[in-house]
Amino acid sequence: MRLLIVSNRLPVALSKENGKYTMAKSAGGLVSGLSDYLNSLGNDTSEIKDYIWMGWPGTNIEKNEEEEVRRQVQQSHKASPVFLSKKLMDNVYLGFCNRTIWPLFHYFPNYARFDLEYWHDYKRMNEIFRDELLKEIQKDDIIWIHDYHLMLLPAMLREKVSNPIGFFLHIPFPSYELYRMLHKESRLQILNGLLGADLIGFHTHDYTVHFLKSVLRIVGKENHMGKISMPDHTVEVNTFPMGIDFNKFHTMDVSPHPSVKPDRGKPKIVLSVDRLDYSKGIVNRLKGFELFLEKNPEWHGKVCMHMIVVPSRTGVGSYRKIKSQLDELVGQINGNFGNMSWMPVIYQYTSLPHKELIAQYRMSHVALLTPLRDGMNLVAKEYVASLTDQKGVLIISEFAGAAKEMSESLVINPNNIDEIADAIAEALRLPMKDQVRGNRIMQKRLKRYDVTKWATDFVDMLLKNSRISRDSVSRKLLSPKIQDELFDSYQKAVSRIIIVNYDGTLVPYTRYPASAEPSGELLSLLRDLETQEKTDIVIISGRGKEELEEWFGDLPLNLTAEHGSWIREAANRVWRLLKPLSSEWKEEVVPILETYTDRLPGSYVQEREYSVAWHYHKSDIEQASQLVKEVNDHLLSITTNISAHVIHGSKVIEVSNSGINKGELAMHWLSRKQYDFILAIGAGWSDELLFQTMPEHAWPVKVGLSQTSARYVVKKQSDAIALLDRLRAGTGK
Ligand code: GDG
Repeated sequence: MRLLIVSNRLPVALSKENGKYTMAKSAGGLVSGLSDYLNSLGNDTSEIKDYIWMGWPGTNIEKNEEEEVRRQVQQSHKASPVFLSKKLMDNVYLGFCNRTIWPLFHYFPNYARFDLEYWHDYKRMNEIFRDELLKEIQKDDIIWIHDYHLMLLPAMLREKVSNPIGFFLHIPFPSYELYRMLHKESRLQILNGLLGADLIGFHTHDYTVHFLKSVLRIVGKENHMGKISMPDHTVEVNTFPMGIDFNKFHTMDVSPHPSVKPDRGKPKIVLSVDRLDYSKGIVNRLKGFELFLEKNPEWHGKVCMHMIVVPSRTGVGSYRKIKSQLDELVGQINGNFGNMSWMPVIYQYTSLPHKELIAQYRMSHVALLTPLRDGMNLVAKEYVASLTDQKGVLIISEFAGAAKEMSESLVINPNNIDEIADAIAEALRLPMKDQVRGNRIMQKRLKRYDVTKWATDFVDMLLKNSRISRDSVSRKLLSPKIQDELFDSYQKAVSRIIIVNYDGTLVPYTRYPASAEPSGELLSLLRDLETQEKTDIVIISGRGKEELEEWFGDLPLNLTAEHGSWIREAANRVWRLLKPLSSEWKEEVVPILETYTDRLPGSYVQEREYSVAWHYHKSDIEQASQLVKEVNDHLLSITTNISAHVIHGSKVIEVSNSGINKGELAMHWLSRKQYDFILAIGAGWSDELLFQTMPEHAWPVKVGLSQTSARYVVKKQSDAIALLDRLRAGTGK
């Protein structure tokens, strides 16, 4: 089995100098973390024996050089390049990705630009990735897509392939109030794009919850324990805090670089390491250090901040601005506090070789990491892992995902400059035994949940879920072959009946129930089927008889209303009760539903002769989903003593006479004649009783892929219509 990693950039970046391509490792957390995991593949018990990484190679490649470049990166890095023009990549990377998504998802809405052109380029780039991937994907591949550049890709791929698809977001997923600031089209399409995956992972529980809330409010889909049912698959949304390669950081020999803490008498080191980014809070950090020096003159000459800033996104204006702010602040601090023998801030605007970075971690007494928002922040974990002597203090912002797992460190709010300054003083004073104790606990945790465990957990869950989802679907799916058998038995039958549910089966579920009237096309389909000599049609519905009469009155159809309380036979077209019913229980139920109506704006009670419905499709979906369980429980508790039962439909809770259900109803219709072909199709959970009462030779078919007792399923409502259409045509096609 092969793992296909997809990310915006390949782990290797190409550049052209003097007519020749050179390769360098790409910067950033995603590449460094994942590379460590991928290197470990093949020598463990995992089912995955190989991998390939697809992404942009970092520069424009001349058309005639593409094949040579492909060969080179495939050989050296198991990479498969997606060739894109630099212009498109710049537009997307510097546009929608880093001028819209990045600031918004990091809680900087003022930096975000909502340019429609950016969005169109973003869609285009996702499509190009899809087309390139389709050339590469093999039957047994597992696809793992990474990060915010490719959020439309999962759904785009799902339309074309049936491989397991996973998605991991490396940055925060913001609260709904921020997310909804995106244009209507993009905010919906991004969520639908992600929902194409079998598994979606986030670094922290908060991001997972934020995502689920946006899905509920924008797509209107509820989740059950993080699982969301889609027409043709189930998506699981879960939390996977990314780890690091603990052993590498803990044991790497970094010589010839010095890696022990400077002797007593030499300045202590406060380390700061990040990509240049406004989200990392580097300005606040410098201000905190400046305030610390102001408040603690006894530390002058005895402490030094090593600030490593890795150049990043230099094409975006806000990044250039922050760079000059940093230059200025460093100059100001060094000018105000420094002297000939002591420079308070040593500032390097560069990317250090890996060994040197680890040496810096080990040499530092304190790591000061103050992001204003950060998906995870791997530097925090790397610092603690690198401390072979377990001596050193991590100061970490509460707004970094990493803070959730590193509570033994000093956790600060970076918006409070005083708090940063005081934390530096506290860290420098912290007794050695406390440092060792805290780091020991964190190291144990980092070692246990390292990057390999993180990736293995993700991939294992992806495989498990997609197998379950695909197995349950493929086991019951009304495949073309089974459809042929069904059609055959229809053709041969002497007497046939089709029992079909209305909402969700004959018409799609609509936001407003009143707008679900049958189209002319549907009416003629039903008429054609009914006029076939040997076929009876029964439409079952929870709707009132007046509504059904208005829609189908002119057709010679068998109808049932209010979940079976009322029936109308095609032969005489007269409505009658299926059996004597009482409606006294309504006196108890209606007032209860009315009190809930007062609590939930937009909800309303619809009273019929022998049933009552409480609709909430016009209400705020989140408020409704919180109240619905309470309503349901309340109704269930009272209906045990009265002759009524509760049915939960699509954005409606109905109470109807007990003893009347779709199972009983089916028995009524089936007892009238000897049918040798029976087709029962339904979409809601009340149809389960219908399926369960079907005789052995019947064809019970459920619309949608949720759990069902029906023997067969079709994915969508339109598949149910296509099936009926085939029976109408009678051609077998
Ligand atoms: C994104 C999210 C999330 C840094 N300086 C040097 C250097 N680095 C390496 C570090 C670390 C990586 O870069 C930075 O990772 P972070 O996690 O700190 O931050 P982002 O790049 O913003 O990463 C972040 C991450 O994705 C993973 O999901 O944690 O929240 O924003 O690995 O070691 N590497 C070298 N020289 C340097 O000077 N060689």
